[in-house]
Amino acid sequence: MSGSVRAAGRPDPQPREPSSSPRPRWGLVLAGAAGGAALALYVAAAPFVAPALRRVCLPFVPASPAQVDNVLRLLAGRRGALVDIGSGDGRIVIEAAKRGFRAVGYELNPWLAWYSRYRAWRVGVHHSTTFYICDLWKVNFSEFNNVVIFGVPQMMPQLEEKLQQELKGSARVIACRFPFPSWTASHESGKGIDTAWSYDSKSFKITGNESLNKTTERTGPV
Ligand SMILES: C[S@@+](CC[C@H](N)C(=O)[O-])C[C@H]1O[C@@H](n2cnc3c(N)ncnc32)[C@H](O)[C@@H]1O
Ligand SMILES: *[C@@H]1O[C@H](CO)[C@@H](O)[C@H](O)[C@H]1NC(C)=O
Ligand SMILES: *[C@@H]1O[C@H](CO)[C@@H](O)[C@H](O)[C@H]1NC(C)=O
Ligand SMILES: CC(=O)N[C@H]1CO[C@H](CO)[C@@H](O)[C@@H]1O
Repeated sequence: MSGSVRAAGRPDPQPREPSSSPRPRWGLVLAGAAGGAALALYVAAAPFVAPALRRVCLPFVPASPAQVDNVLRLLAGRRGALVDIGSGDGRIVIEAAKRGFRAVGYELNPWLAWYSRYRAWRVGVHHSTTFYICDLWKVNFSEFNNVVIFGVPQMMPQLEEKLQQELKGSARVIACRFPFPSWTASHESGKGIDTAWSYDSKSFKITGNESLNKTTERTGPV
């Protein structure tokens, strides 16, 4: 069951959401068909994007409906700007926009970005969504207080460092399927490959003070 948010390490301060959102059946059908079409587009575009992906290969694997659900559960009660890093066909950005976020996707594959813009227009959230065709490693994410990543394990240590430098103290980061290696999650939602973890930036931001204190603790007072 993916219907609950579990506290990881400390009690859950948020009320639980109802376990099912009233989404019409055709929405899922459309999402499935769209995923297939976008995958075909990705295969067609693969030779053009390959050089930029040399650093870490992050393929287009769309989030499952349960995964999208788990991500949004962990963002319940949040507002403001949201980014999906490697937004694929835009499904997370679009769902977030429907819940009132100003939602942005960064996607290296231009076909997927254009397809996302089309989907956002189709469902009427084009005013609150933006899709950039851009390499995620070249973006400064400091303006976002909600960050979503469905990555691959090889990129997570590097991304952890990048976000730690850029994000503000109020930010929340959600990782899908693969957690961050050294941060401690505050909550998790879902099971197995659909699991999502949330991290609050207060728990991972390194301020000058904390590092000073850590050094002192390690050395120990004389
Ligand atoms: C695992 S998919 C996740 C898609 C979407 N977030 C979702 O959950 O459905 C990762 C996406 O990141 C994109 N990507 C890969 N490398 C990237 C890069 N360097 N910059 C931006 N996007 C990238 C891929 O094209 C792919 O669409
Ligand atoms: C990101 O942008 C913010 C605001 O413009 C800036 O203060 C910060 O230094 C930038 N961070 C990096 C790592 O470039
Ligand atoms: C660091 O140490 C100072 C002085 O001992 C203390 O007031 C402060 O709360 C500590 N900060 C953290 C983040 O532990
Ligand atoms: C222990 C320590 O270094 N405290 C400093 C934390 O940072 C503030 C300003 O950001 C300083 O005023 C403290 O002296």
